[in-house]
Amino acid sequence: MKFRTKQAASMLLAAGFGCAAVGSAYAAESLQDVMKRRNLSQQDLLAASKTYVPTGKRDEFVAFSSGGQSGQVIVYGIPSMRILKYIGVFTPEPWQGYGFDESSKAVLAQGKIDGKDITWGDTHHPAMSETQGQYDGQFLFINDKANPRLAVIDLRDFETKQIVVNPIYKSEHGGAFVTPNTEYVIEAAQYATPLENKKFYPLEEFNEKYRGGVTYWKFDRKEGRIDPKKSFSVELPPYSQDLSDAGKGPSDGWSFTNSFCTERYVGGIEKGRPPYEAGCSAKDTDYMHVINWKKAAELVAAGRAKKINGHDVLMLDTSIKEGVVFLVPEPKSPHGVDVTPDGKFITVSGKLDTHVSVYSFEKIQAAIKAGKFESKDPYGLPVINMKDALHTQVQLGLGPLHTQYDAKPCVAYTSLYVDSQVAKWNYCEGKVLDKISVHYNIGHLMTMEGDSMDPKGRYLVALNKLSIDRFAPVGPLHPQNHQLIDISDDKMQLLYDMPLPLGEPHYVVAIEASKLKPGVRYKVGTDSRTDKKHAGAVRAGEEKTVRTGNKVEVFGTLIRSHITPETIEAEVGDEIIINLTNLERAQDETHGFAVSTYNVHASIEPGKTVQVKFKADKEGVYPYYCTEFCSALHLEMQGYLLVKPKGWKPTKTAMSAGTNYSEADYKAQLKKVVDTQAVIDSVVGYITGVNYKDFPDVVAMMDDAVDQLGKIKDAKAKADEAAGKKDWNNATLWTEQIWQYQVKAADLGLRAKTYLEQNGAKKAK
Ligand code: CUK
Ligand code: CUA
Repeated sequence: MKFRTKQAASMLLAAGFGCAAVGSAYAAESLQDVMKRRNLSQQDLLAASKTYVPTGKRDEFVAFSSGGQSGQVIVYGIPSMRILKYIGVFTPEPWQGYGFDESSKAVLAQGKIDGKDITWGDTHHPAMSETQGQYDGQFLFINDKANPRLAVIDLRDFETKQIVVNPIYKSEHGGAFVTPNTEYVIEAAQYATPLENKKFYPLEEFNEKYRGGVTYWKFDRKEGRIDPKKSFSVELPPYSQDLSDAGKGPSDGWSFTNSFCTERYVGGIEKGRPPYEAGCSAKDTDYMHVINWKKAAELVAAGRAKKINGHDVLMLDTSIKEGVVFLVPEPKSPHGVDVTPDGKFITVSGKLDTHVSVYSFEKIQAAIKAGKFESKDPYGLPVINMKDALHTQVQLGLGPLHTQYDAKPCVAYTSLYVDSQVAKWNYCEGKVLDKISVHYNIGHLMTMEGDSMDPKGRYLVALNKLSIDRFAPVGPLHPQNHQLIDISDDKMQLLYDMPLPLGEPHYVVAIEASKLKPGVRYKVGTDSRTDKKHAGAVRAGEEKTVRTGNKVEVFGTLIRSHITPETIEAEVGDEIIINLTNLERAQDETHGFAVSTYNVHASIEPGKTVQVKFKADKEGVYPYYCTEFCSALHLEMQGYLLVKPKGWKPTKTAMSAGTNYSEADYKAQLKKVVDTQAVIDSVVGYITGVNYKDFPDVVAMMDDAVDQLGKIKDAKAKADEAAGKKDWNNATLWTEQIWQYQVKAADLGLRAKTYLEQNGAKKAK
């Protein structure tokens, strides 16, 4: 037939000319040519070959970075430094529907403080769940410094499941840090405030009424949630408790928390007093808090805690009497506190000291056992003499902050903020091994699983606060710079600069990619935020719209390329509740759902059910549609919300039936295709039997019909392939797709036939 030839010819033309154009425009460049053209050195090439991950291959490690003031988590691969995902945590993430569908709104609502919505966070420290001191890849925790909160992310689907609000603090910084079996997630207060935190006390009563503390959030691994009822805090003096770390191995059962401003200075430059930064760094030493959390937990279980805001707090007098908290002086305004992988030492960096101090847990314990204390602090806590606790001190450089560990024994890396360097050193022997410059002003640094009992070495990421001249300028606010450094050799080698354009990521943890086992689909009908069956879930064919009073509740489904229902009818003032289940089982077939001007959006991954809710407060016609380009007919994945004036008579609503996925359904679908083909054949027989070529309108309709039928070959191949694998879902879907094309072709054919009959077609010669 004429149109077949025309179609084939245009395809050939497209293919032929396409190839010729590409072939002649570019001559192949050699590696040398590229190096010359781009001014690359051998060293650059080596670095590139260490980070380049070719298409189809994957990264060895997956990093989870705090998003800083943007309040979420950024996931990227190492060594490629390619961003893989943003996880909405304390901040709404529209593309994920986070904060726009009911279940995720409920998670964010857990983070309300005194009934107030707080839709941003200052995320600082992500922590991976651990089993026996090793990363297990199951959960991620992260804190919000500004509003004292902690979030739980399940790594089966990389979604935030829970936010808990600290009941006694107004800020918190030293979290999240987990104990070796994730019994507790540690969170330390930062700026001291009254613990009965709804009460006012003047700054003049700072010493008496203001307090710090450390909270131990109990993690219920089976539920995958923090259990606030079994969580507790240890009251501490109003020193600014800072970073923390849990003991491990021999030091398991203990935790360590830095502090600064043990001067308890409260500023007041407005009243003529010297400013905070002068008063808070006057002394040569601050205190490391050494806390026996196992004992504290026992005392709390025995009813020795005081309830403050309904939360168990072990008060200072009990801690002193029972030997729960001890202090050790640490040099000037310390920042990081990091327990070594073997659990024997604790390294502390003094921001205003050039040394890193290595404390021996064994020595600390010996002093405690012997009752050997140099003094008591103003609150009566025993203070161990620094010399009695120190293993060694190593001079590293200016502004040491954080330390991470290597797979090689005794090797540590410490960030030097002021020097803009990373120092590699040996904590057993106390000597510097190597230094490398970074760009610029490094905060945290991170080695692969470098805060676990089993660091993996290989790479280090420097989290630089400033990038200054490293990237194309984008205005006064520059991106952060995460620099990848190869640490497999004796000398550190800088490999790659990654701009991070969101907030100020403080800390990152990286896990071996093979340890992560996320799912690709939910069990059909799952509420992903509760991990339970969603009350609004329906199966194919069960879709319905229920009106009760002035509430319209939709139980719908999504599948390529169709939203069921296609229309939602309501009256002005109705409450609209739309439940949608993604019936797809295919990997990566997510549908989105948006309704014009009602500020709702959902991301509905295969198997997920979501609910969006709003009041139809304005009469009108509101299109809704799928926001993910999910198939060739994605744009057709649409419908209308019809908001009618009150009293308007409803018209008949036609609902599409859903599909089903069994082998029987597949066979039925096949039969439908065969039957439809018979109809098409008979129609084509009629048309080709008459002088249809004399009717241009009919020729156009036939061209369109053949276009539709031309798509069947591909769909049939996919249907056959799926059926061969007993993948009845896809076999049925692709056969359905064949039928969709057939129906469109048959429709055109029948219209052509009618046209010919009504316009006096004659038998063909
Ligand atoms: S902190 Cu930012 S550089 Cu919040 Cu861990 Cu040290
Ligand atoms: Cu579903 Cu687009």
